[in-house]
Amino acid sequence: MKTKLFTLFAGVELSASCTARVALTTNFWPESSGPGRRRLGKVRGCMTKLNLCSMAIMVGLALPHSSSATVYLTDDFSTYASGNLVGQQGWNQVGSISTLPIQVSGGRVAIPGLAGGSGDNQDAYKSLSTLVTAPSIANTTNKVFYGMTITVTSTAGDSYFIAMVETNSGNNGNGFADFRLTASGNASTYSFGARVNGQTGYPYFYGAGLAYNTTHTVIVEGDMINGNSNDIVEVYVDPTSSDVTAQTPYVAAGYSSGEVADPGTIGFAKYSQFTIPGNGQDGVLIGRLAVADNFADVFNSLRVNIQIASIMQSGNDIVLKWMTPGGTTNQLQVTSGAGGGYSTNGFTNLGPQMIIPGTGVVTTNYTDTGAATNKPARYYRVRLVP
Ligand SMILES: [Ca+2]
Repeated sequence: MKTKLFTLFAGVELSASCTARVALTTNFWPESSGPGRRRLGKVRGCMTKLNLCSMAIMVGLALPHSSSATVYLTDDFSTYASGNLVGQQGWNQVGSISTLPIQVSGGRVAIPGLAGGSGDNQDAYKSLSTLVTAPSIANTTNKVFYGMTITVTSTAGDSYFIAMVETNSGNNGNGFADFRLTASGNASTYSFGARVNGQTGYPYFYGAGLAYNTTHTVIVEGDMINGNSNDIVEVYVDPTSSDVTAQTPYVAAGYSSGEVADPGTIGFAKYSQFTIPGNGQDGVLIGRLAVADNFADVFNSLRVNIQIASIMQSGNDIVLKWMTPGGTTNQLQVTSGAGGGYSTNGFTNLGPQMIIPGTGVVTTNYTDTGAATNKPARYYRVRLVP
């Protein structure tokens, strides 16, 4: 699979006659196949000083095709209507329990924290685009990755809130729940935990303590290994790139003994609400969800896209502001060109690589000194490194 490259393009046209207009357009396209879908961004008035008059800004996200990768599910819950999750975009109710229906609120799936003994409430499932089967050939491994942007607001025991579900019960999301993810902690910190399935031979493994009410990117890797009682589940928290080999697992749950059966064919993603006396449910907010057969596709599906916030003249300078994922490295690049066009081969680095601090969406900026005198046009793009 090819390395994925994210880029953002911004162009400034510097001409003698002001058209008093700034257009912002976002394009996402596979790098090798030209522009794909587009959407119009915002329109601003332009500056008249120094003949900086017409600005055409394009924002691009380059996504090369992956020849062998399969994405099973992607969800951005900011595109959902607030209210019941079930009934929207392929989400269905598991079984007959409909109490406390799972909500979409503020663009996120909201599972409320409940104390132990609060009852059993609605679960929801969505079909994967392709079934994920356990390997039948010796010494082979089939992998499933699922990830989410998640904020943990409270914890109460070790019931899982999300899992991949098998087809053993049919096409109803009510089968065995595998590669379970939970959170457990105390008043000050919590830890994510994962297990292969619900059998006693596959207990939860927990990672280090994290702060509540902070958004993380979490990716769970399920390794379905030929043979019994030998599967592995790993958890990655805030991975730094799409290269799984460059990441250190937050949890690596390997099992070398046991008497239990391994996961079978997986067909669904499932949100679970469940309490019993002594074991409540965690409060979580999930903004995006992705399932694939590889780490990179999940990682990239969870990323916040780079977006231009503004491009302004300041004296002889051009000041660019853009929104970008925290915890990444950005490289601004620039090329000159005629008004209305540029060569993608002509870009050179502008300034040093910028290490973007924090998590979530971060607004950053760069001042291109003296750039407003570069007529007739100047084009920028931001590259996510690597
Ligand atoms: Ca196995």
